[in-house]
Amino acid sequence: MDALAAASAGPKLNATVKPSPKRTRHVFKNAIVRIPGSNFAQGLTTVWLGVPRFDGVLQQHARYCEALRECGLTITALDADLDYPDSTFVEDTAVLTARSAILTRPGARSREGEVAAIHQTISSFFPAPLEIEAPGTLDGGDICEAENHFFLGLSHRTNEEGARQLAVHLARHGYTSSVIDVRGMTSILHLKSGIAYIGNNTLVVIEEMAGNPLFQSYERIRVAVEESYAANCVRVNQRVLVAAGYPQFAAELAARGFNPLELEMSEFQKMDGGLSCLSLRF
Ligand code: CIR
Repeated sequence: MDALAAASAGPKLNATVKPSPKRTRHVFKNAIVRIPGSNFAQGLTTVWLGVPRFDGVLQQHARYCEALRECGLTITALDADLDYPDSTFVEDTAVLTARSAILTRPGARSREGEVAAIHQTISSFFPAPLEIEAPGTLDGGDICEAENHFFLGLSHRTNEEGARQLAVHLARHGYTSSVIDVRGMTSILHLKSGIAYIGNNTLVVIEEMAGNPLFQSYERIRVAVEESYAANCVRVNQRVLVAAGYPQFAAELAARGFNPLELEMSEFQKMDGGLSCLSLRF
């Protein structure tokens, strides 16, 4: 029996729980971000795109924050934390839903302490957040919220126990979930490097995942292989934040009635980061 099947407590993954009324989860008022530290380039990466230029990192981050403000969000910007070079990727430290907050337990050892460092800030908005506990590991980048359903990525960061604990927490709040194993996909670090839910029942998907039967009931926008990085986009109120430099994808979004807002992401891409990783939105 595998670890997921062996899970004893709480609802099984993929269990159907009576869904709560549909709601629109891309309506946000707030975002938490963390200013990149001067040792940003010492973070983890699996890509070979060169060393990020720190002035470019700061510039792109500032523009990202400005874009969130243009979308109507109030930003809580945390100071740079030199103890954790990857800590500007705040998305990995928590899963925020309309009904709860769950602190994660990042799968990379060098990032474990990031949760304690952001705990107080999250608690100021969500008193008594839930937690993923050992031996579970989970990165927020593996969690894709699509209205009342969550896709939970099993990756080299998020393990079966982490996904199981999160599914239980979500089910208690009336959300359903299903697991997608991305461990065999070498082109993506996290599930959300390959898919994004952008509202209107629409999923953005990389070619490698487009045929997944779990996505059948969604409108799908397939991202061409040469534009795969653009799949990590974020619906924020009336806009969809997209990485600049992926014209086919931006045009496809516009053709379908979405309103793309292009942002330069080259320096974050060098460290495996995308648009969603840079903020926690709620
Ligand atoms: C890491 O490897 O953990 C960071 N360099 C990048 C994290 C990107 N986070 C995300 O996609 N949610």
